[in-house]
Amino acid sequence: DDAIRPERGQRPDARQDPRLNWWRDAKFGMFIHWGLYAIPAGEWKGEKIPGIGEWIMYRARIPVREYEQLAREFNPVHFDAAAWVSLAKRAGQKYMVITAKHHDGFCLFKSAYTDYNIVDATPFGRDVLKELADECQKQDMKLGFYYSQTQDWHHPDGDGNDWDYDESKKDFAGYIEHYVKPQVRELLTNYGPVCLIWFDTPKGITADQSQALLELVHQLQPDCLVSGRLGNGLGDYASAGDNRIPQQRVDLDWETPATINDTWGYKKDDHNWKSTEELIHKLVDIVSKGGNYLLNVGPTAEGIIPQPSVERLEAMGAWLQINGESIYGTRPVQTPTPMQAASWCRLTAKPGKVYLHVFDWPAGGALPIAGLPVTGAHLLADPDRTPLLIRDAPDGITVQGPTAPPDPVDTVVVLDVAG
Ligand code: H79
Repeated sequence: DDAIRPERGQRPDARQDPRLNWWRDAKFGMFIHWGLYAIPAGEWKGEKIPGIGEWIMYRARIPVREYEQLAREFNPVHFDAAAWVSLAKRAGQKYMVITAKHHDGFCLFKSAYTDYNIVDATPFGRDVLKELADECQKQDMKLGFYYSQTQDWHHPDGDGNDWDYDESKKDFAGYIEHYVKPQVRELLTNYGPVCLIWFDTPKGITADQSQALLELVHQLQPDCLVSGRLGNGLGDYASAGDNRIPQQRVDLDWETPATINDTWGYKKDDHNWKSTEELIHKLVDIVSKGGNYLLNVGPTAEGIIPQPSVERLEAMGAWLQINGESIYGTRPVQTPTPMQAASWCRLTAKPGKVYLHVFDWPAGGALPIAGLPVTGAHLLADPDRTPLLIRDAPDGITVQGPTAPPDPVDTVVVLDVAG
């Protein structure tokens, strides 16, 4: 299964590290891709540019001197850190990760190492990361920073831009040493506690460079985690591919970063929104396999999170209000049961309990259970915990639920299990 490639893997000594405990319990986070690309929003000089919105500079081979003019227009007067953080809260998300610097090189934070940042280069002039950091402290939300450590299409020595710069003249090592490291230091010094740094696209980074970044992060903030895309298998946790979900349980700490539509950065003509049902099923599927779901929003250039994203996140939060016990703090079921390969259900577990997530409610409500030592059952949404009838069956037992699905998206049945 190549959903998690080795170079995006987890350091073996991080597997049992208690620094990850909050992250192992969190399961659900908000990713925010926000930058200058929200202005063209998928269109350049009247032409629709295919692909993901934040890649427009690359796909249209926009010269640095042209693209950087966008900064003069960036004035997101509707940006409201409190609104973004409270949306994540309502959605049931336990951490947020925002693009401090994406591949286009523009910095959403005040930096001493480039003027190409939101404070020095835009009419807006406010440090968005600072406002979010303060608001996250207020609302007790964890905050992490995405930082593109290899690709930087603006910096002459960063990876990726071969239309403005001569690849053979690039000093990538110097870029890591004199630009990436100092900026990571800024991010971990100026914004209070940072829960994680989300490095991306490990292509081209040496093991020594990855190791040095890992040590720098841990030296500055020992509790700050590092994503698997640091490279060379050195991350604190592993990373699946974008929008990729492994076929089976993975015995690592891992995360799927994913989009609600088909882009990360805002694109005005991407209306391909996944349904709430699909998003909840993906969350449950990922959690049942031992992963976290980092679900993206792409705010507009005005600072607004698109309404279809808001609606879906709120609906997920409403489902989690009722069913959160079967998600947060759970672990995958370790004992192999044929139910793990069944498409109608997923399993999550806590000591003494297995949560049976029923995606497709069987006609008549008889739920076939195999391979689990069940001693009792009730519906998670039932405050009275009325016991469900259990019958013996040829391949295990049958739990008799109501005839009609109590929740057409995912009804959670709590199974009490021995051991
Ligand atoms: O930040 C998000 C993406 O921008 C970033 N990772 C997530 C979290 C990412 N970096 N690289 N990729 C994703 C792979 C991108 C591949 C493609 Fe393309 C970009 C396919 C289409 C546009 C490069 C340019 C390959 C074809 C054209």
